[in-house]
Amino acid sequence: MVRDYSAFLPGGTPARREPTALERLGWGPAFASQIDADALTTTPPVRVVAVHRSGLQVAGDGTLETIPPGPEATVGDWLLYDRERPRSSRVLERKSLIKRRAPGTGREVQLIAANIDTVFVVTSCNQDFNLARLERYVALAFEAGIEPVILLTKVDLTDDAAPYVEEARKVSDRVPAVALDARAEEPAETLADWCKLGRTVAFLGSSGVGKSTLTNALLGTQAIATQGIREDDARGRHTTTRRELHATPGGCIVLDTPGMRELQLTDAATGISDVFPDIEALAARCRFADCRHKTEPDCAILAAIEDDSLDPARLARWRKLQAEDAFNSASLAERREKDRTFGKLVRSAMKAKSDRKR
Ligand SMILES: Nc1nc2c(ncn2[C@@H]2O[C@H](COP(=O)(O)OP(=O)(O)O)[C@@H](O)[C@H]2O)c(=O)[nH]1
Ligand SMILES: [Mg+2]
Ligand SMILES: [Zn+2]
Repeated sequence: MVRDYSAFLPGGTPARREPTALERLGWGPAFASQIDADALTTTPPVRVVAVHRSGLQVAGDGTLETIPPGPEATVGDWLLYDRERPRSSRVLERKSLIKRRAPGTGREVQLIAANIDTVFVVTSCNQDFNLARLERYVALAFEAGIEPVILLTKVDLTDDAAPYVEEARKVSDRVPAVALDARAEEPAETLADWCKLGRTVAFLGSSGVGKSTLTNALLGTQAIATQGIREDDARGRHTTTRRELHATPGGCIVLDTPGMRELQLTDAATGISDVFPDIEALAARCRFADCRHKTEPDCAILAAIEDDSLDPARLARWRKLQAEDAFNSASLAERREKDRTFGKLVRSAMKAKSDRKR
């Protein structure tokens, strides 16, 4: 047992300092260590709280402004705000970054959010529940360097939530799974361990699972619109259309996100390995380093399937994520290579032009 001896110490309980405005926005040593005292006054730190077409909405100590697009920043980023030249505001090095391959034919990487401490992967105790999707989100969080927590909403609509929780815990022994009713006060209490002062949490998951409802519960308001669910497919319609940070009364920062129809992984090999350590360990024991685990001799993965120690469905999900990640990442590398070649072409053309002028 840990006794509290503070009452016997001189001065009693140590005086607790009020958090500063910046600390309430998530500021801390990871960012403070990147700047010196001078920069702190000439270019005050501000956090990107929303991204609009017209620019970045930033908040700081006594600042709430929209700066024109320019800095390559996303919601959650910290900028050193240059009032004279807002477009040149410096983006501070991130603690974490969530990104995906942008939907559509282009292979651009889209930045989703920066400096998130905990990702709540949200699904519900109904048809939305899907193991493959949970693994995908958890891999994304692991890759981003963020602690994931699985939330199973709508416990009130099911007779027995236990099978859902059990299934969700199979995603990873490093990821807790919690079932809850997203409405009312319950979430603030259940999620208190993760939603502390100065911490930033994000809700990710399909549309209609209760992300905005959870955000409202943490904020203690009904500030964010939620949407009635369509009975036919257990999904809601898209109500949340933009990514925005909100501050809870307790000083936690919350990001509600719109449901992303397509969450394609890119550059997420490590995150995927972290979700499937068993398969990765087997693969390391295959005879050939480039084993495709299809027909090769002495394949440890095929052997594990054979002796029932590996679930073929799990193997199939791993293959799918791996293939997708390889495709998106390779195309990205190719694209970068193309950009480099094009850049060289432009530079040599410019040089030829300036040489001619001489
Ligand atoms: N019964 C019940 N309804 C919920 C729960 N969570 C969300 N809902 C409802 O599901 C619908 C979609 O919720 P919403 O928060 O908009 O989902 P989002 O698209 O993930 O932001 C709304 O009608 C909510 O009231 C829950 O735990 N229990
Ligand atoms: Mg929403
Ligand atoms: Zn193999």
